[in-house]
Amino acid sequence: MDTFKSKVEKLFQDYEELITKKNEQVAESNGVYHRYKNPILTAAHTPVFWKYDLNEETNPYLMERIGMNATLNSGAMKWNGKYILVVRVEGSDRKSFFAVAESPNGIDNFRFWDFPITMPDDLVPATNIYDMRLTFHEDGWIYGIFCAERHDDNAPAGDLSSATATAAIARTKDLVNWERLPDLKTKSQQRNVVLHPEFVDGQYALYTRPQDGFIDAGSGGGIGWALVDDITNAEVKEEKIIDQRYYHTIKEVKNGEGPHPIKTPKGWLHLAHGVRGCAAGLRYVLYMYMTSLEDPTKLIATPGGFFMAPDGDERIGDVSNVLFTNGWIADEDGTVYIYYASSDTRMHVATSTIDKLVDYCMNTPVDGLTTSASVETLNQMIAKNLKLMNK
Ligand code: M1P
Repeated sequence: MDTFKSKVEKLFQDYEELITKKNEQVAESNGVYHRYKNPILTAAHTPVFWKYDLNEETNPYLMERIGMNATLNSGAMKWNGKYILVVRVEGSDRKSFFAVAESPNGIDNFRFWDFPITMPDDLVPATNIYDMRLTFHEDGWIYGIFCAERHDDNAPAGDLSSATATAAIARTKDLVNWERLPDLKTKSQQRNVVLHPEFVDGQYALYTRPQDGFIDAGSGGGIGWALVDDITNAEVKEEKIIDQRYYHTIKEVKNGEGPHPIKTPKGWLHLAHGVRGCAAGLRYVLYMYMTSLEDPTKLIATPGGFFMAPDGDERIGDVSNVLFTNGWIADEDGTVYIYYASSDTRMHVATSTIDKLVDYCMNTPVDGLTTSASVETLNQMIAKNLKLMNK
């Protein structure tokens, strides 16, 4: 007969088996990146001792006491030789919190640290926090910028779903102890705010995403750029849109910077998400662009279309048809680990290299914004190829 002790042992055995499972590259590739067979983190990857009270006296039926719902939108960095994710974990109570998971190789064996991050509150406490972008800034601090969500107290009485989005800022030296700085002051609501890793003209530089409301980017225009002189009391006084949205593109409804850009000899390499509407709701895909090293507000490459879109099982989840990214790691050997979440439910990795991603950005045709332009681009490539094929 199963005893309480044997049931607990089984829980731990199954858990170890799951989190130590080897991940394999999927053979099929478009030449730009490789996906991997297994998600790297799911709700089931959260530790047994987060969910179960392991005391037989207080939990005789060995039931889960605290439910975990999803592991998604994770910030990433290489730190002390380990691949680190600051994961957005969502409990069954819908509250998101941050927890660190580390892996020795970036593709499997992710293990959560024992405790989640206890994030200090801003002066005005938030109801929910999520989607941290990590930046190891040249000032020596590791910054986490994330969305702080609060109920919109200006909403009509009884409206319990209107909310406000603000960019929250915290910094740390060890990923355990965080110093919370005041939320970013801006004219509009903000989500997807990201700190550039270097000073620009002696100031901190932020990628922003001005929005009209909690959901609507509206007149926001696209991904913005702002300089702030004091990160301990950050205020956006001027905001310039650097990556605009366009009609009938993959970023028609919204876009947002992913992780901070990677510096390459050819320019800053950016990964972002673009959103369009359709009868099934919103569709979130990933796209890339590059900016100049001399002037990080200047676009130098804008490959058309999506870089990655939901595929297979990735299409389904709590918020279906969504790929979202806020973390990637560029290794010393040029490998790039792209960490992305599918359908607001689970985390995946894809790998590529800096050289391939720069080539992708520089040589993928831009979106000509009309069908005629797309067919013209296609015809040019077909004609060149047929010539090569002596046809
Ligand atoms: O549900 C998809 C994503 O929606 C939001 O992103 P954006 O602000 O660009 O619309 C965020 O809530 C994000 O967490 C979520 O994954």
